[in-house]
Amino acid sequence: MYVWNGKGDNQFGAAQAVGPGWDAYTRPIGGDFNGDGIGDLAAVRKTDHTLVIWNGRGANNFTAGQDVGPGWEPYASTLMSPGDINHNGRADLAATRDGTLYIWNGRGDNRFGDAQSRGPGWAGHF
Ligand SMILES: [Ca+2]
Ligand SMILES: [Ca+2]
Repeated sequence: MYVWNGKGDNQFGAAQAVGPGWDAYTRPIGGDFNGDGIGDLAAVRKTDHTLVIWNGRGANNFTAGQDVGPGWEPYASTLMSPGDINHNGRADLAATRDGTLYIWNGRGDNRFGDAQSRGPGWAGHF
């Protein structure tokens, strides 16, 4: 995986390698999932469909992956980090399954509440 650090003027620095082994995961998404102000990564491990979070430590370093929980295979391909959509200061997750939109509200400790359905008709938007 590579990181391009933003320079604040729509410009980015040169690619910096973060490390190998990311082929074992689905496309990572970014957000601050532990609420410390540093960007984190989340992805689904392909072998067992567990959601995993790597907390950013600054300087393009991350902690070891922390397993959040299993059962994410149906959501992996549409998983996104929409920001703080319930406005509680914690990053949330969203994804669709069979066209229904689901939201998981973040708790700020790499954990999330139960999936909340927001209804059908979202297949064409993801
Ligand atoms: Ca963080
Ligand atoms: Ca939130």
